Amino acid sequence: MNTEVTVTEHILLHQKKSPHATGQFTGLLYDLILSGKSIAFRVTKAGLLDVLGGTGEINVQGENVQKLDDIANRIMLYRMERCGALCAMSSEEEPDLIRVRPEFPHGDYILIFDPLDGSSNIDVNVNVGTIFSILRRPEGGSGEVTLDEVLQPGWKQVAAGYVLYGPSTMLVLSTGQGVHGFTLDPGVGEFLLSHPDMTIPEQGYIYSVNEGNRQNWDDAAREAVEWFHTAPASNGKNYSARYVGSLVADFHRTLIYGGIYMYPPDRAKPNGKLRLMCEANPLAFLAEQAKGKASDGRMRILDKQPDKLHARTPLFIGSARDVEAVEAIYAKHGR
Ligand code: P6P
Repeated sequence: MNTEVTVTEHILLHQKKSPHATGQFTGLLYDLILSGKSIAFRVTKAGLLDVLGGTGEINVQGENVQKLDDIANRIMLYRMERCGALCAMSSEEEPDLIRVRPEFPHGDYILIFDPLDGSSNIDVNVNVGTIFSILRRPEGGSGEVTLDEVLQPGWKQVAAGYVLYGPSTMLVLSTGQGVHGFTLDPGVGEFLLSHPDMTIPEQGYIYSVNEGNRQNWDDAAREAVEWFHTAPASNGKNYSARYVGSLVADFHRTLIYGGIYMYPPDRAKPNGKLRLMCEANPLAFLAEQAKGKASDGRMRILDKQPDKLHARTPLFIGSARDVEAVEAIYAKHGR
């Protein structure tokens, strides 16, 4: 396989029909990729750059802000405000919508991102990642971008993906023409095509959930998780449990090996823990583009209408048959 295919080349040459192989969109991707490389540099050197640990601040999510959360957020905000393709942004680390300031070139796209998902794992050198979702400003929008223009259901995304900072740094991206993985070649400083046409197996053999939350689940969630304790897996054996505790890492494994990642609602988090717009929607877009599924147990994630920037949702995502098994259990418990 020719491994010299860059992201830009792949977008422009292999997805000619993509309506987003435009200069503006390519420029957006270029600065998104540059941000990923810049964050990768700091994440891989974390132990040497005095960027481990927390800042002492609490973010809008009520979570302790890690130093690298703050660094990754600043890199994304600085770089993407100057890319010339955006009119607004929303970051998991920022309470409010960020409108591109007048002194910078504006475009038609809206970027929603989690600058560093899984950052609580950084101090123990576990994979983390940047998750991004790209929307277009609704036709006819002019003047100051309104929140209503941003609060779009996930099926309206024009692209989504993540950068995974692990043993290798990978960009996994879809512009609606399938899912493709690119691995960073540190020698040339480029993401090169390494995983074309990624698809999730129809059924898997791994389930991924934090069973420590069990006592807070309702009956439907408990029964859904217990299904995977005894159901026959795709390999003819029982399902195996894997839980990294870093969504991007758990999703990436699910994308490649199949199976299901679950974050059910619980008494403490009745709408789940994960954010709809900057986590569930982009991963659901990828999952469906890879022939998998993503649900909140009762409805398709991409059909959910966000009521606020940091809306949360339960998430069941991965192999179509495994997600359908969960939905059947929730249906039995009443929609
Ligand atoms: P818990 C990280 O904070 C995160 O948002 C995801 O990356 C991860 O999947 C989840 O939370 C882990 O949550 O409650 O299992 O520690």
